[in-house]
Amino acid sequence: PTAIMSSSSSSLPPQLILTQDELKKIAAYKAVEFVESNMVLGLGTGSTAKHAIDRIGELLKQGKLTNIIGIPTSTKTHEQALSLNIPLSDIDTHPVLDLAIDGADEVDPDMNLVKGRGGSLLREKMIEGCCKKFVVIVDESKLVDYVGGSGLALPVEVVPFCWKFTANKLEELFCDAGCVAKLRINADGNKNAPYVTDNGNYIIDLYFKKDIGDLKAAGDAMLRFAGVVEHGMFIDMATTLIVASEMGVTVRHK
Ligand code: ABF
Repeated sequence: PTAIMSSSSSSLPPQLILTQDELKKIAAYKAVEFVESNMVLGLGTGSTAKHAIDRIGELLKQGKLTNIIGIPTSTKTHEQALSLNIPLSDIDTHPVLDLAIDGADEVDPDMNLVKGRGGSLLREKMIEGCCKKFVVIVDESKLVDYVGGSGLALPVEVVPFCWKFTANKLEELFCDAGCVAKLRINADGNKNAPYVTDNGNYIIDLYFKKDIGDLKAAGDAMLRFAGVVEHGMFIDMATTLIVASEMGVTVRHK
């Protein structure tokens, strides 16, 4: 098990009943406390990360942060950051980032993550793999005992070419875990059109009846299929976890 080097928590007034979005915002604002002027920052994607990016934009506008360079993990985040006048770059130009802040779909006790249910995962993994510190921000609903075991999707980005072949290979690989592989369909627009990622790929969502055993071995096995671009398990990448709940906000460092 991962050694948790330190943790801290602070309480919220007990009478408050907070929405899930308010909890996401609390976690996001806490993470932005780790941001300092002159940092190169990975900017995450999703409704939790959005709050952090808004806050960074606000602090830049107020002059409380200066000389920040943001590296967006999706086209959506790129647009949000542009609208907030956050200076942007990429990992071609800045291959080492000081810090990244992003949400997650699931977090296990060792800070392993499932990501990509919102559609982003490849750029997130490329960028967050270059960070000295990777701060994950969640409300407590994202905490699980075992990633991929929640009955919810484990997303896998695949090339569109013969995606059914790749989906079948993934089902076969995890047949002992009762895997069902489904092509993600566009949420809006044409109901029968596949969801297309920022990179022009498709997403296959894997659903398991049982756990898949060793996460790293499972991830490596998926990557051996030529049609698989990347999977949504982020193993041993997070360095800090911020969890907001009705009880308060907790910060854990690895
Ligand atoms: C993105 O945000 C995705 O990897 C993940 O699916 C999602 C979490 O979204 P939210 O913060 O909206 O719950 O980083």
